[in-house]
Amino acid sequence: MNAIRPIALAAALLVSTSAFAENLVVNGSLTGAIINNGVPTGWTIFEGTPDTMDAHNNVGVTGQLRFGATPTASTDGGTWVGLGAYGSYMERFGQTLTGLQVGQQYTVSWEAGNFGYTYGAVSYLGSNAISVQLDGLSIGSGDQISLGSSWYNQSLTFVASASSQQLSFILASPTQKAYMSIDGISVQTTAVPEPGTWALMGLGLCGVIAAARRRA
Ligand SMILES: [Ca+2]
Repeated sequence: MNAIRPIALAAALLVSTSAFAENLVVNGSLTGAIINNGVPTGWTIFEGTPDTMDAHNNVGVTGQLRFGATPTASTDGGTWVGLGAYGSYMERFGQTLTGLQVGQQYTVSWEAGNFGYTYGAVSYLGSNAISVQLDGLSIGSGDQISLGSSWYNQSLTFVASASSQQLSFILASPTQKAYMSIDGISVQTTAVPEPGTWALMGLGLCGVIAAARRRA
């Protein structure tokens, strides 16, 4: 390999990493032990009894396969958190974000699935959406998702009003009896490439083209 190729690759890598901001969420992958009524490290339960689970352990119970629809693995992989809603019984969990810049816009993104729970007369098979709260107030919801095997990428934005704010997730509709899954949570500054970034991207592209020409 000649010298120009590693340099061009390094430039391209630098550009690709500098274009993405840091994830402000701790353990956004929701990695933790399977547990009924428990959330992974870095997260706190605020209402009800959310669970840490995966495709083989519904509602955080080891070996439990009482799903309404067979789950697939999320893009994030590993464990995730399940949230139920049934009238006045709601489940909500989250964490406090720190290091926010007041006035800065952030994008919250996550994956959502609706695999439900069913056993005998007990069934959580309704459609619902995942609502995002900041300091206990809703800032919007993801898509309404009906029972099925897929995960869906969801996101919405907010403007920070303090350097530290509590982020949490809850199902949007209390009346639609449902049990949904969430994984791959991130909060990042909304990406707006600055002039300097564009210049770097141009340099990186020149390097890649130069390397390609030398190879040819
Ligand atoms: Ca995960």
